[in-house]
Amino acid sequence: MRRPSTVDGAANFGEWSPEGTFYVLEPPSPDLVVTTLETTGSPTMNPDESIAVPIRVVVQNQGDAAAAVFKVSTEYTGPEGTFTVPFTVPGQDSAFYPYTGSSLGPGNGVTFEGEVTLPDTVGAETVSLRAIADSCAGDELMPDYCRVEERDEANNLSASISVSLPGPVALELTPVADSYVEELNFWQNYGGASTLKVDLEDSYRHRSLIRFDLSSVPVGAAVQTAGLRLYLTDGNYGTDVLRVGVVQILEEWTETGVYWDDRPSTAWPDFEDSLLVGESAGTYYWNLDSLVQEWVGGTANYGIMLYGKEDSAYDAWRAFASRESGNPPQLLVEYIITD
Ligand SMILES: [Ca+2]
Ligand SMILES: [Ca+2]
Ligand SMILES: [Ca+2]
Repeated sequence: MRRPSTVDGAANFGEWSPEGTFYVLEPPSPDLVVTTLETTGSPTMNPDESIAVPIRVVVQNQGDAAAAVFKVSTEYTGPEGTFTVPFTVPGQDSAFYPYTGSSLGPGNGVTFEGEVTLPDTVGAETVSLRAIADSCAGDELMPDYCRVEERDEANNLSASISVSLPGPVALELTPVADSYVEELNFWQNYGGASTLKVDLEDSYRHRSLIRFDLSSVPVGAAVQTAGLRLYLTDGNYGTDVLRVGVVQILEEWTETGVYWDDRPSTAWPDFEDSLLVGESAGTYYWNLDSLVQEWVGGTANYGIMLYGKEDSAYDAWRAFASRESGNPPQLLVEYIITD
């Protein structure tokens, strides 16, 4: 089948019938087609963990009449199905759908450059993305053809592109140094011990020091959660008698060199977190979100010290497993990379 040229000097085009025996006149009509859908940069996570994908969409009018104003929408297909997502183009009124500003003449194209926002639920997934020309997404009571009646309404959905999305990164770090210090044996180092002790008893106080290497977290990463996990091996007096607090250490110390009389200064009494620790074996978590965020942001990381807090029973003590044990301390960090 072939298409004849202009008939009667008018802008009318026709088509040969399949039989080729007679000639059908058709009014001129627009035909919108997405000729380009491409990413213009790497996807990034927003602070709320939604994902921004920068894209460019080019829609061409391949028909033979001007197309009235229309909008473009975007959709993705992920593990949960297919969903329309916001396509935000600077200078547009709607954050969801860019519109053309005027009619689009035959043979002309219009480019939309902006950002698609995908939900956090598809972090770390690979999704397929499509753009739709003359979209009716979000509209009610529109005709089948939406705003522009076209020669071909079936070709308005672009080809899919595949996009791999960033996601939160989770780390489980073990210490690079840990030890405790003891007031009674004020010259003694316990860096090689299998426990980390906390004790409040006067003249017999124990405090523990732990340091993690955070160099595997990129500078500028946004820390979503950070928690210290310790395994309690032993204690005394029951569950509600010893509150163990975590404070930032402000000076250098070494695992095999630290002792009570030479212990580093700390941010005490500015506790990052504290909790009541029972006497039977088990796991305990302290929240270190803000301190780890500071360290990742460049604050010198000298580690943390565990104190018995003063509102606790005066001679209560607790022992936790050190990095020399089979249940080492852990720092659980989840972070994202944002712009
Ligand atoms: Ca079309
Ligand atoms: Ca249409
Ligand atoms: Ca140690």
